[in-house]
Amino acid sequence: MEEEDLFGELTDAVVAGDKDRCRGLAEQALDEGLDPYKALMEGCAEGMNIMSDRYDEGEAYVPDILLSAEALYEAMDVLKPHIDVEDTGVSGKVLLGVVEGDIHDIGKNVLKSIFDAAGFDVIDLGRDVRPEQFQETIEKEKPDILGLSALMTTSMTGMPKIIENLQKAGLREKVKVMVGGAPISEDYAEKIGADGYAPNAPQAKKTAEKLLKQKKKEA
Ligand code: B12
Repeated sequence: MEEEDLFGELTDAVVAGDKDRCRGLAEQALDEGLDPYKALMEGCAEGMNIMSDRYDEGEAYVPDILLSAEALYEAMDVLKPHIDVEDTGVSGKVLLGVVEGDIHDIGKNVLKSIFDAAGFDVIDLGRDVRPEQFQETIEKEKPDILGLSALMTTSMTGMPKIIENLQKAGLREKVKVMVGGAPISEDYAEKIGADGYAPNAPQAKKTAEKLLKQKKKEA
């Protein structure tokens, strides 16, 4: 099958929440020698983007999203071990977490997989993470980038607090902060003093690479 067609089918299988088909297509992509990293980004992640849009338009519901997420995780399981991390040429430590009061972690998990696959060293604090937890981990692990995720207008207000805390602790200059999640915008990121924003996982990877370069220049 042509690469474009197979990736399209992977996208469709994520949208349909078809776990078995996702696994099968991911295996087929490997058998046919296609790039597993591209399959993850252009096939699987694209499917989740479509589902979020459909949900917003009232064309999909929470159970549909959860099925799609499971299908995506299935394909990710198959693809991830075959991604050659050396190829992407990136190295950096990223700390990820969903802010306090928020348990939406599908987007963060997609991000984690794509960062893992791209060769970043990823520390995942999970969901509903207290600001102090972020701070303690930054002190201990010294990540290059902090990636904060929030899916609710009520929880996104936790982001500026985390950034303020870092400033107070003298850690702000040591880590680049990027933010994301459905209610977050470029403007919001700028307003709260974050260094970067991305609307989806593939772009988050690009933003992370850009921030890493900036950080190296500043050092
Ligand atoms: C699935 C879902 C759930 C699931 C979550 C399961 C899970 N394990 O995550 C369940 C059913 C548990 C749930 C619960 C609730 N939910 Co809900 N949920 C959703 C839904 C439908 C989809 C979210 C999702 O997974 N999208 C798919 C992923 C792949 O996309 P994503 O998260 O946006 O992530 C991408 C980008 O945003 C970006 N990204 C994400 N994080 C980051 C971070 C960085 C650093 C960067 C750069 C990029 C980035 O990259 C990701 C990958 O491409 C949204 C609707 C929506 N439009 O978002 C509502 C939604 C977020 N939920 C909502 C609500 C209100 C709730 C509940 C309060 C409902 C209730 N009354 O119980 C609870 C909240 C519980 C809590 N305390 O958190 C509201 C929030 C409204 C608001 N206040 O803003 C939404 C918007 C629905 C709505 N329109 O009302 N929910």
